[in-house]
Amino acid sequence: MTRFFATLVSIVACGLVAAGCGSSNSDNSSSSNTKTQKPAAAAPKKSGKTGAVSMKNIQFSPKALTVAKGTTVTWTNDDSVNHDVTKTSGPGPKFASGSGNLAQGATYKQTLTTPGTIKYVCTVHPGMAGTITVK
Ligand SMILES: [Cu+2]
Repeated sequence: MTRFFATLVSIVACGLVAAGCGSSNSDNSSSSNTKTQKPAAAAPKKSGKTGAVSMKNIQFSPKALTVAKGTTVTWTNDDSVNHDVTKTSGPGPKFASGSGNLAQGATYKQTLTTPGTIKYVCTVHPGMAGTITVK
């Protein structure tokens, strides 16, 4: 009988400790020291970087492009048939212009901020593919 009571007490104690642990998790402050990470010397390269890819003769041109991170790449359809730009792999968010939605003269833009190699295709034309390496 005493043993049973002791067990009961320890269960209750555990429960209290667990509750205490659960509710004391409030020091997740992650945004306190962000200002110390940017040296002033590296500041003025925030905008203006651009890259261009043409869609011509059912190909992306250049097929492989290397850009600095933060570059805005513009794809331009220089063909008379529709194309699209659809990311298939690589870092950063997925993007897609929409299936076959770029008519002649249409453009599509993406700003690429995550280093790595992005692969993309035109879903309308098998084999029409390109890569962009972000550095
Ligand atoms: Cu195409």
